[in-house]
Amino acid sequence: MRRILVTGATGQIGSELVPALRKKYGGDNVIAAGHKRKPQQDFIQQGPYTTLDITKIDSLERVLQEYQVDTIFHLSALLSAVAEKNPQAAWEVNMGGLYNVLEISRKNSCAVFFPSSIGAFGPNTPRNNTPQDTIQRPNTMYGVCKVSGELLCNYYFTHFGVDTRGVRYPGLISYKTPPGGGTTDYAVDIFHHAIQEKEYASFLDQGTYLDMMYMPDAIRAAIELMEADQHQLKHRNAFNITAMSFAPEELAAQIKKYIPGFSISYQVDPVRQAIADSWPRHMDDSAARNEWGWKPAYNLEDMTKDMIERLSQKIDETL
Ligand code: AKB
Repeated sequence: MRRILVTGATGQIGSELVPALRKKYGGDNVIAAGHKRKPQQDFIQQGPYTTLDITKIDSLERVLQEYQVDTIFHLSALLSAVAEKNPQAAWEVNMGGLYNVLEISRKNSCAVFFPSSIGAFGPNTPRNNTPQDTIQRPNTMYGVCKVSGELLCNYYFTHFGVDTRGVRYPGLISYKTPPGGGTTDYAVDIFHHAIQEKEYASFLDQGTYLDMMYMPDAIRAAIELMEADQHQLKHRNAFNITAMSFAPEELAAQIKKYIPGFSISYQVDPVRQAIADSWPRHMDDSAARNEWGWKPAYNLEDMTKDMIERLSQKIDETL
C-alpha cells in the first residue's frame, strides 16, 4: 500500500494526477499539497489537502511525518517561459525544491517521481528522432534545472538507493487547467480561443514542430513508470516519452474539422520561439516502450476531438 504526497498538486499535471492516484490507491492515501493557487473543491472533499512551501525543508518534513508518506510525485516547478523571466526564482523553486524532496526521501526511504521535459535538451541535440541518451546542453534556466534534476535524481539512486524515476514530458494538453507559462501552451490556448472566439494568434510560428501528449496519457505514464518492475529498468532519469508531433498549422487544420469557421494567425513571441527552436521536434521513446511498456493511447485526431468536446462542455457549464 502506498502513501503518496503530490507536490504542485493544483498545477497542470497535479490537478489530474491526484484524482487518478486517489482512484487507484484510495482517497486517504494521496495527500495533495499546493502552494498559492486555490485548490478545487474535490481536492478537499476526496482526500487530504495541505499547503507546502517546497523551498522550506521543514515544511516538507512536517507533511511527511504527519501523513507517513512513502512515495512523492514531485510536480512543483516554474515552467519554461516563466523561468526565463525570473531565472533566480526558477533555480530556487525547481532545483531547491527537488533537492529538498530528495534529501527528505533519502532520510525517510521514499520513492520519487520527477517530471523532466523536452526542455532538458538544447540546440546541439539531434532534433529528429532525438535519442534517449544524447547530448543535453540546454540554454534556458528551465532546461538547466531539468538536466541537473535528472542527474541529481540518478545520483540519489546510485549513491543512496533512493528509488527515483522520471519521464521527459513533451508539451501537455488538457482541458482542466488553464495554460500556465510554458512554451508549448499555445496548443492548449488555441482550443480556448477556437471555441470562444473562432480565431487564434499563435505565439509560435508555422512549421514549429514539437512533441505533444494528451493529459490522460501523461498521467498513465507517471503511474505506470512508478509501478514498473525495477529489474526491467535500465534507465531511470529520465525516459523520453511522446504521443504525437505537430506544428501549429496542423493542429489548426484538425480543429477546423469541428469548428469550420476557425482561423489561425501568427504573432510570434521571440522568447518562446527561441525556446521552441532549441527543443526536439520528435523524440525516440523506444527505451520507455521496451523497458516498461509505454504506449500512448491518443494521437492528434483523438486528442483534438476529445479536447473540443470536453472543453466546450466545461465552458458551457461556466456560462
Ligand atoms: C513548457 O513548455 O515549459 C512545458 C514543457 C515542455 O516542459 N510544457
